[in-house]
Amino acid sequence: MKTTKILFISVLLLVFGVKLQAQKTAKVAEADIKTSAQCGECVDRITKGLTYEKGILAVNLDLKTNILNVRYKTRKTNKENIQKAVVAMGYDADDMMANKEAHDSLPGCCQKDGEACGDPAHKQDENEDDDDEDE
Ligand SMILES: [Cu+2]
Repeated sequence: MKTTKILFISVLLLVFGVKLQAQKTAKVAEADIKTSAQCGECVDRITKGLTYEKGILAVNLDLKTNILNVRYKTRKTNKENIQKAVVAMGYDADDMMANKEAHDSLPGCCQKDGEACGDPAHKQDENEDDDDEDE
């Protein structure tokens, strides 16, 4: 009787354990990170850069809000790692400041206080009517 009970409990634990492990492997999380992206080129740079990072499933950077939305595998990476990757590319990530060297080697218009980009996706172009006047 005792052995049956022990066997039953072991099977139960085994099934439970396998289930837990399966849940762990499938764990995907999402994070929003505020960046200092300036234009479409920045979006390309950050998006491409992050696709080479471990565990990243999807990247979406909205230029209007500068919010980078990332989906990632929690077993492979975490939000802090992703922030560090963004910082290493020369951009701010939430309260982490951009790596200075990386930031300074970005094209002028991609730098935080740089001149306006020629890119039509630049965030400053709210009034599209004025665009032709620019020289
Ligand atoms: Cu840029």
